[in-house]
Amino acid sequence: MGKYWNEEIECMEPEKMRALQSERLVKQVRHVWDNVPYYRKKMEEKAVTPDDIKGIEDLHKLPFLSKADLRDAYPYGLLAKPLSDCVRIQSTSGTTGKRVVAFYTQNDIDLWEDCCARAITAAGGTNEDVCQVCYGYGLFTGGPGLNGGSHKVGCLTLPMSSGNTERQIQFMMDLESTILCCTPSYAAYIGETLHKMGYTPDDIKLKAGIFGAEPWTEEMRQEIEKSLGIKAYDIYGLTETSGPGVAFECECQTGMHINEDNFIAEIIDPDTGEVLPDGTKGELVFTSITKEAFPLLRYRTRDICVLTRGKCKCGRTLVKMAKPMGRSDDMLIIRGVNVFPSQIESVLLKMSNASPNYQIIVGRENNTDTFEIRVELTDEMFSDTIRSIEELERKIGQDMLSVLGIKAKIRLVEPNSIPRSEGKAVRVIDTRKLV
Ligand code: DLL
Repeated sequence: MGKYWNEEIECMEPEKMRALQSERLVKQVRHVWDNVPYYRKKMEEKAVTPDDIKGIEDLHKLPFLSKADLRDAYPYGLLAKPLSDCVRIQSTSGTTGKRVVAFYTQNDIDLWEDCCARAITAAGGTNEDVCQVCYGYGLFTGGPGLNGGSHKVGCLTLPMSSGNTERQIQFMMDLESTILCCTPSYAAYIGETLHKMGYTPDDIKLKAGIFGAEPWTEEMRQEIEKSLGIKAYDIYGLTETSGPGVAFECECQTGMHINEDNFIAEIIDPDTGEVLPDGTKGELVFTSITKEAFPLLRYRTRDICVLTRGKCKCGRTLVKMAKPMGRSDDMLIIRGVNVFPSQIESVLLKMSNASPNYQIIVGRENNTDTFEIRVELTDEMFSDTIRSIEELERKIGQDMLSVLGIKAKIRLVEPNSIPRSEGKAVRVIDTRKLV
């Protein structure tokens, strides 16, 4: 097995790739028009029909889709295949509120796992490897996606999921894992725990890591590479487009190659929607040209990014995306989980005795995100007994956990102690240096 999973596609001449994308796009638009009344209506509103889309040069004529559309159409409104043809759903890492549910046919799963197989192969993976997957399994796409890719490559796959770090390290040693797949913050934590347990990278057999699902810096890469004695590769994806594997890094570590045979990438101005030229910073938009069950056209990711073309030193011709440089909405990714401030607000608004004045403090200690929610007490609560204040703190903590899917430290603060702002409230203080 070589260093490409699919050399023909990964190293395809750009003109040939454009032709392939055009052909697939035309078919996909017809499929969506015929099977998704929600999107057909959006096209009609823009006075576009499938006959107007003759190739990739017409892509800009299509309407955008956004998370708001996914919410409006929840759960089945964007489904393009009968449910009887679907074999799986996956969902975003956040929980209630902004839940995204994506559907897959068996063919969709095969293509998705193929994308992950490309990522594992680019990281040096072969059927000789032992691949330890510590992304979450279940609704989150990380575990199932990399697990499937690892099977395809023929690695011995360890479906560990996250947590129980000492056990992870024990397995890593006993089974001589060579590839680690998890979020970069968990990788850093595993590295730290390894050293705390008295081991060094010489005691393990890891050679590569495939890390994504959240922003991470070059400094963090170096730190992880050193603490685990590996080469660390970035991987990008989102539930809406299938999951991890939309883009993956090669040994050059200079951006992630987008699997263009499955996804057409565009960069737009987030305010005007205008398509921007390659090399310009803007919002990343994807069109799925091979997905059958949940084929989103011109989906606005909200990730701010830059695309660059040109043959990479690794030989791949697939367009490269830079590490995402932020978001054009207010979504935070805390310990790999997508969190929207509006979810926090909705929990507080449902409580009669807490005020909706809050502030989210996010930081990073020992490579793990810290997450605190400060909530102002109302005047009545402030004069209440310590016991009832503690009870309130506990209740807010529980409700936040069930809505957000991760634990936050709740700190109740005095009435009027959170600074008021004359413009937009400063709800989030994020001291992590992620870009
Ligand atoms: O995070 C899918 C995934 C799993 C990707 C495992 C990579 C590895 P969602 O939960 O839907 O899906 O979150 C998608 O996470 O829009 C980005 O903002 C962010 N994100 C994903 N990968 C990266 C990355 C998965 N490598 C959202 N760098 C996306 C920075 C990332 N941000």
